[in-house]
Amino acid sequence: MNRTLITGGLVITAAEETHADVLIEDGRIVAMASTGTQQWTAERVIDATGKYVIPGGVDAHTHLDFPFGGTASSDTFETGTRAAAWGGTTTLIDFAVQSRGKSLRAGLDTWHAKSDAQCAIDYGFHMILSDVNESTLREMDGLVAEGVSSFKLFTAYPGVFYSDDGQILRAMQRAADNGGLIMMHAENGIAIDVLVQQALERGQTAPRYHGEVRRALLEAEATHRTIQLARVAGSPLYVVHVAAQEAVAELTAARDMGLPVFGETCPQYLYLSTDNLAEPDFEGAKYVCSTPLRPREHQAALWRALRTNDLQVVSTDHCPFCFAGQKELGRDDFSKIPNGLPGVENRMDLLHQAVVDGHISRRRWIEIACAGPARMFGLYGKKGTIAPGADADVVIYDPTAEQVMSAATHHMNVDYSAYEGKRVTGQVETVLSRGELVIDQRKFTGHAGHGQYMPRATCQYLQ
Ligand code: DUC
Ligand code: ZN
Ligand code: ZN
Ligand code: ZN
Repeated sequence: MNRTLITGGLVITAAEETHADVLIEDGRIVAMASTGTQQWTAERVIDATGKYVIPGGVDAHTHLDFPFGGTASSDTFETGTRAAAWGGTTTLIDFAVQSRGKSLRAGLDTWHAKSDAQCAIDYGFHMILSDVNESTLREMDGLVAEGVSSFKLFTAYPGVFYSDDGQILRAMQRAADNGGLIMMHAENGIAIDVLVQQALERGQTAPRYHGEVRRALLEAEATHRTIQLARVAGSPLYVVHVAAQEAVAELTAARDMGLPVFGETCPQYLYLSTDNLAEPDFEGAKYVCSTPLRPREHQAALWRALRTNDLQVVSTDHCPFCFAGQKELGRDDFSKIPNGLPGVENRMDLLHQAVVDGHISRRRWIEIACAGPARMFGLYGKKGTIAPGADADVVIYDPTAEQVMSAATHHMNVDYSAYEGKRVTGQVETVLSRGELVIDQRKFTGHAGHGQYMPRATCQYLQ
């Protein structure tokens, strides 16, 4: 028997906060009781007095080793999952990609080859559909049954990932039948490409034009359109990386009608803005991602939607590219800057800072960072909570430690931090993944290959 006892901490789940001892056996939580009321013994005892004991974070949107923009994201499954563990995340869901003209199976095999035996924490896959045709639609059924139960489609990136409205409708109809969840990158990519060309013709090549051409209205339009397509198909819809207040309004209106429409935002939209994109000397390239950062005024709508449950999830869309050699590909043309921001290590801390700042409650922090994403993507019960029967994915979190975010101290394989110099209160101290210490008092004690691939159930909001 391999037992660990965590004593004296404040256990916080999405549902409650209690001072409790937590008993772990063979990788699972087996019992909890008010602090000091049981005489449990264990081989390992962790004193969490004065600390929070929270579920490991679930990051439902990452791109590790992702070929994009003529290069590939700079974190491998090994480095990215290690950095995630440092940041208190114990589960991530990455995106396997279907190549045009190829099967979903071929894409999935490629992503398993990159990730299997490499990960420090548990992981699953969504599938990006780049080629919706009869055989793709048939394959979707099998994937849902085997645990790849969510599919990302794009109204953006014509010629790369783009699907037209007919393809989107057909994928949604199939998901309505097989229980899959359609995830949407909602930006009108056809209109955006026109605006990109016009900006470049005017000589507007700097990073800030990336934000100007990817207009908020074009995010709202695609959000509205794909909500209507989902209604026609009778399928649920999950809109990824919501950034614009106008898009939030579309989601809110749909939810007020009782539609099964869900949304996620990311820390970069809550904390960064077009001011960053406008930084001089091409520094703005560090902040080029899509959907783009918005003017600061949009942030209030995102925070409000997180409080009112009009947005249910905060994930990172972690897609790091080094400034040197990668972001620099777009020095003379913002449209050639690889799109994506690093952040898998920062999410739990930035959302704890939101608790400190009064944007959200402690339980809402756990809901949007752990329980919500687990429920959305069929992992809840095993992941996302602290309760008997759950995997012992547990973080001991010091709510009073002060830290300064910096590329000099982070563990992501990228040469800059999107939050360089940002001071936050709170820090991960110790992390268990299925009962095994992966971070022990701020030392990495995990290993590549510890992380297990997780087949997922379907969306638990709909079961
Ligand atoms: N947006 C990004 O910024 N990076 C990866 C893909 C995406 O849609
Ligand atoms: Zn996207
Ligand atoms: Zn993404
Ligand atoms: Zn191990």
